[in-house]
Amino acid sequence: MPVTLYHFAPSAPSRSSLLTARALKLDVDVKIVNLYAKEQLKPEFISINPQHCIPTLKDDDFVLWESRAINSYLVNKYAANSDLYPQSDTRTTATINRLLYFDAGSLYPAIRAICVSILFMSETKISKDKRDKLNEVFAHLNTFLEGCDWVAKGSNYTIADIAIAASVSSIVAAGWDLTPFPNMKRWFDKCCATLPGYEDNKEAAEMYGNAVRSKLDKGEI
Ligand SMILES: N[C@@H](CCC(=O)N[C@@H](CS)C(=O)NCC(=O)O)C(=O)O
Repeated sequence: MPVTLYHFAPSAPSRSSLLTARALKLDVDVKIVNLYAKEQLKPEFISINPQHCIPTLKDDDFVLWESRAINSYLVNKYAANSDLYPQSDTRTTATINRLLYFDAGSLYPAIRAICVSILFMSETKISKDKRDKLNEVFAHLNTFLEGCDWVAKGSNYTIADIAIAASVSSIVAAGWDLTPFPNMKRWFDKCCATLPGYEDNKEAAEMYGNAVRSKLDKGEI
């Protein structure tokens, strides 16, 4: 029986769970919940996820939300000990978890703060504070990637690369300049070329990025 993923492509967390399913070659039934049409507030979706956020996973009678929790669950359940999230290697798993928390607590919020204020709060310029915050977080990510191909420093990508690449792809599509962060730029290009299902992620991130750019003064980030 396929797992069901309630998904909306403009959402980076949602795209990260779909990318994880694609990396695992899972049979997944993608059900679109159109947030622009407020479909997440329909009683049928609230009865599945009372927090009404996507992505939401339904695996038989088990329901889970929070993208990073979904991604680790999918690997643990369907590819235990895969290099994507190797439970037998405690230190690597801990490093991946650190990076997932970095994404959830620092990176994604800095990107979201910029995009939401432009898309939904009529801002046409990015404040210096928000710009500095995101560049600070990117500088950390650039340091993590010094001398390594993947963010958890192994020889393969993991669910940390997937989650972080999904977050980064939205703001890169809006035109954010990665030139000051050469390790990150190299890593991001490698993610684009390597992650299974990345084309779909790219297409959705570009639609989102174009929407952000179209609301900015002179259309420039
Ligand atoms: N931390 C959550 C964030 C989920 C989230 O904020 N989803 C947004 C879209 S990006 C959403 O569903 N918003 C609609 C709502 O909460 O009603 C995750 O990583 O899954």
